[in-house]
Amino acid sequence: MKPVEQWVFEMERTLRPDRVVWCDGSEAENARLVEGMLADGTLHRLHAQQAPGCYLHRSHPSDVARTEHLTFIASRNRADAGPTNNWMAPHEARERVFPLFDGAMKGRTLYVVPYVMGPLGSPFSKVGVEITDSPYVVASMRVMTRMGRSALDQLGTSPDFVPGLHSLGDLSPDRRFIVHFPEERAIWSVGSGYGGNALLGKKCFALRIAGALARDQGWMAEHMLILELELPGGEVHYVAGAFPSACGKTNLAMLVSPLEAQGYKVRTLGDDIAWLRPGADGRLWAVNPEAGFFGVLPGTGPRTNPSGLAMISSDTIFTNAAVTPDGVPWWEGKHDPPAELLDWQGRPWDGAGKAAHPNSRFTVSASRCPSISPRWQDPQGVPISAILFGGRRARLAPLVFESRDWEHGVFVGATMGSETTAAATGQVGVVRRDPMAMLPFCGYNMGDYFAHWLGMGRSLSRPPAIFHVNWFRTDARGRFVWPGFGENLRVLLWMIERVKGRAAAEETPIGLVPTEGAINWDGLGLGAAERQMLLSVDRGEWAAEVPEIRAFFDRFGERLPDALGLRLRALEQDLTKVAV
Ligand code: SAT
Ligand code: MN
Repeated sequence: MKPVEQWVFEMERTLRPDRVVWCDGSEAENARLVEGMLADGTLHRLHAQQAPGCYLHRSHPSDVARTEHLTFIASRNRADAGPTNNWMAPHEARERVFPLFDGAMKGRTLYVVPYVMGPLGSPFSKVGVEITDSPYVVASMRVMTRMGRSALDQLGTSPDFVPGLHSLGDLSPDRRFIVHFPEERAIWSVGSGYGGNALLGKKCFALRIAGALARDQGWMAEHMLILELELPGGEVHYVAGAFPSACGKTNLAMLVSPLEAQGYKVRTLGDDIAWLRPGADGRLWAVNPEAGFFGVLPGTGPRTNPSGLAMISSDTIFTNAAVTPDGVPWWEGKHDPPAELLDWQGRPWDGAGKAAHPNSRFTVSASRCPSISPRWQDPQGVPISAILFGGRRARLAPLVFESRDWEHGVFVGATMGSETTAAATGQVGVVRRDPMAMLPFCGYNMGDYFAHWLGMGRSLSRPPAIFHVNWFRTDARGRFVWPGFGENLRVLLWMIERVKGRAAAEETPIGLVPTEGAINWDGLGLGAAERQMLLSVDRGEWAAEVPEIRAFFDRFGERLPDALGLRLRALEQDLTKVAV
């Protein structure tokens, strides 16, 4: 028996399903699954002409986002999970969580879902196998990963796969656990059918488990989009960007260049996760381990993301969208609401509140993306010129600044703050520290993670430049000052000019901010005061941030690399220096 068969066989004895299906990923298999889901109401078919090949899934109303308080790292030592993760002792997981799988699949089908994260045949790809009783998860994994026969072929008789055990259980948050074993490289998830909790290839494997692997093997697993920027004359740069969930990663990755006619083109490689490794040339190389997009629907519209809108016009699974009575999906930001609408729970919408859930999602193959780069499946990946960190800050952070060097860039990433969004359950709009947008996704002690970032810099002779951006600054009336979306190209172009050593910047205590003349403001209609606001660094506001950063850093104790503590002290001194 192959190791994967052995594992499935053992799990069957606990789960006691009525049936076992090894998924091959074929069209025919998908059609059978869809038929079953249409019959039992898990899916609803959408409008044959206006949404061909599209389905709507309504999840349980208590199961609509990641549940970070129910997500655990089960390392042998508590300190290895670190202060930012929930920790569970492995024996406690066996006693408290594993029994929830006992008989959990009675009356259900057990699907074995073999999948590859990363391009098929790439030396940097990895195999996972998810056991699940959710056909919605199977259909989603088929879109989001290279799933089925090809994954089993790539695995062969090797024991080198990440086993992921998933059951819907009874969907109760009281019996919901998402547990990661970074030492055994295994995942258990029970009680949720939602995206990041249930599609185990995504956050659980490609970030939390892969992150631990990457630390041991000298690479990085990051919560980053990857985009391609072509300049007039054909020079190409690749940019990776880390933003917290629901902060516009998908829209940025699919940015449509307003300067296309002048030869500036933007193409997409990924919108959520990047696996990065040092290349023989001393540069940092990136692959997108996913094969599809699981993006936020609200805010996906003709102005904000026209490529995304075109991409999801067919062959898409919609989760918790609103819908017209004849089956056209709708969400806030798509266009004006149609006259009659059912909200995300299928109830007639009265116009009050949100029709689509704020974390409603689309699941679609990357191959449907009109702006997909021809290199998105390159087995070697692409070389990264610049890394972006970005939060959602109504105040404080300027539109863009550059770090002074890699180590300073790590400090900038480690001190990122962002307002919370609907991507996770809990309060929305409160600033929390979210280093490298990895707070919910770092599978080990984040102090060690910072040290790993610092070490990676030492292994790169030509490291990417590191920038921080903030599209979300608001004025006194609470309106966004920067128009965002396509116009973000102007900021990307300043960054690439910096990489090439050409654009002008000013030293400030937080890093290098563009001089006003270095950004192209033509046609934006922004007055001098607005431009100044976008580029200003308020020493007082930043000084108020320092104690918060210090308190955050203090949580890591010994595990915080000295370099970061020193950088914080230097920042504090710079901020309090009286200008002469
Ligand atoms: O974790 S999900 O994949 O559900 C989405 C996100 O929060 O980025
Ligand atoms: Mn994400």
